[in-house]
This record gives sequence, structure tokens and C-alpha cells, in this order.
Amino acid sequence: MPGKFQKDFSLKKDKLYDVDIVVVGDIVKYSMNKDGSGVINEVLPRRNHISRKAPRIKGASTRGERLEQKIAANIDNLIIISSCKEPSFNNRIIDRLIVTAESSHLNCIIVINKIDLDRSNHRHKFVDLYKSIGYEVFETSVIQKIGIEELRKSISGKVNLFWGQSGVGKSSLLNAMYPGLNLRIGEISGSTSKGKHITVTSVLIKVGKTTSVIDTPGIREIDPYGIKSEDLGHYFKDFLKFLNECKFNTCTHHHEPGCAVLKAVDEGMISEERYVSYLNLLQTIEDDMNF
Ligand SMILES: Nc1nc2c(ncn2[C@@H]2O[C@H](COP(=O)(O)OP(=O)(O)OP(=O)(O)O)[C@@H](O)[C@H]2O)c(=O)[nH]1
Ligand SMILES: [Mg+2]
Ligand SMILES: [Zn+2]
Repeated sequence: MPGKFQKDFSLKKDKLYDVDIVVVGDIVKYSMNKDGSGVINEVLPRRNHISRKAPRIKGASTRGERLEQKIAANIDNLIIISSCKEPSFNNRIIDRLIVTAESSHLNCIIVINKIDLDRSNHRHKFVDLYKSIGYEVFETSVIQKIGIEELRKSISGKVNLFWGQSGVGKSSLLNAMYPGLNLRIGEISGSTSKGKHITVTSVLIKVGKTTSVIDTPGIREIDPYGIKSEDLGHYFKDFLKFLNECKFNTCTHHHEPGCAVLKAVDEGMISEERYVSYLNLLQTIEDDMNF
């Protein structure tokens, strides 16, 4: 492959992960060969990108900081897809995806799918929570055709990345929103209630003059990249108004005396669910530093 693309690749070949040279959403200059194949000559500067920590390779000797794995570039909205059941609702993953989006300054939209399976209305508490923080939340059912049109309208005119666990219904929702897409849909495993990782590569599809959607493979784990423990609180929007009141400006809101976040949790001003997600992420960041 000639041109700049190859040059960049060779410069980075010592890296464990080279998946981020070109990512979905990139705008590139390319030329066509006579046989109909194409060559990317240049990747244009990105206005933003979203990434996570690359999973550790089993048996690899790499120690210390985990590398960045870029997921997509030039996006407007991160659409966080979750489900009420099959797989079960997981607000820890939602919070991890929110932090990932906030740290890249992307707008987040939360979708809770499969509401037809939520007979006990377990989701309501979380719908209220995320709305109270200021996020847009959609409750959808592909089976019962609920919330599909509302979501479609809300993401119109933007580049939208659909992200979430396997089996939550990312591809199903996209098919329901844009008839004719015919994305492949999977089954849910009877024994584990988990998805079977049906979508295997990210694809960007133009669904309107100014609207694009990116369907992605389901995630197993999500560790945000490049966040220091003392900065983590800034990516929890509901913590923001308390952060300046902590006694120490390096406060990690874990054990420090005079912590305004801890006080707000005690007084019910910050939800315990969100605080547990915060501690969970803090632990991941600290574990990686000591690895
Ligand atoms: N009951 C119910 N099932 C749904 C709904 N939406 C999707 N499903 C089912 O969930 C299963 C998984 O759907 P997919 O669209 O393949 O899920 P995905 O998130 O794209 O999964 P991966 O591509 O593996 O990441 C399929 O059997 C769908 O029919 C819904 O609203 N209600
Ligand atoms: Mg899929
Ligand atoms: Zn604090």
C-alpha cells in the first residue's frame, strides 16, 4: 500500500495495537486502482475521537500503562444502548460509557431497550436518575415498536455511534429506525442470557443527507482511556457542583477528610448508584497504575 498511510503504519509497528491508524468515521483521501480496489493516501485531521483502553493480551509481558484503542472519529453523539433484560440491565456499564463520552466531550444519549421484558418496571428509577443529571433518555422496544420514531428524530442531522453490550439490540434498533438496512441480528444465549457477538466490525451508514449511524460490535468490558484518578470526578456531571468544595484539590472523593462529594452522597444529593460506579472506575484506574 503506497503513500502516507504505509509510512505511518511502519512508524507505529512496534505498538501492540495498530487498530487506530484508520478508524470508522475518519475522513480520508483515497485513490482507486484499475481493478476496482482502493488505497487510502491520507487520513484527514480528526475533530474528535473516542477510545478505550485496549484489553491486556493474555501472557504478554507488557507492564504499566495500557495502550489506547481508538473506536471511532468525528462523531457527534454517543448513543449508549442498554437493555432491561437479556442481557440484564447494567448501570455500571452505562456509567463507564458516559465517562468515556464525557472525557471526549461528546454528547451522550441513553437508550434503555427491551422495555417489553421489564415487567417489574425496574428501569424507572434509572430513567429518572439519568434524566435528573441532564441526559436524554429513551425507553424503547423493537418488538412493540415503542420509542423508535422519537429516537430517530432526536439523532437526525448528526453522526451517531451506537455502543453497548452484545445482545442489547443495537442492530435491531437501527433496522427498526431505518427500514431496509438489514443489519444482521443475533440470538440471545439460552443459558447465559447474553448476546453472541453478532456484529463483528463497525460500519458507518449514511441514513439521510446529514445523518449517519455507526453500528458496532458488542463490548465485553469498557475501561476509559487516559483518565487520571484526580480527574475522574469531572466526568460525573452530577458531581460537578460539589468538586470545588472539597478540602483538597487533589481529592479523589474516596476517603479524604472534608470531601464534599462524600457529604453529598450521605445527604442524598448524589445517588449511591452513581457513587458506586465512580468508586468502581477509580479502582480500575488505580489497579492499572499498580499493575
Ligand atoms: N424482547 C425484545 N427483544 C429484542 C428487542 N430488541 C432486540 N431484541 C432481540 O435481542 C437479540 C439481539 O439483538 P441484536 O440487535 O443482534 O443485538 P446487538 O446489540 O446488535 O448485538 P451484537 O451485534 O452481538 O453486539 C435479538 O434476538 C433481537 O430480536 C426488544 O426491544 N425486545
Ligand atoms: Mg449487532
Ligand atoms: Zn472530594
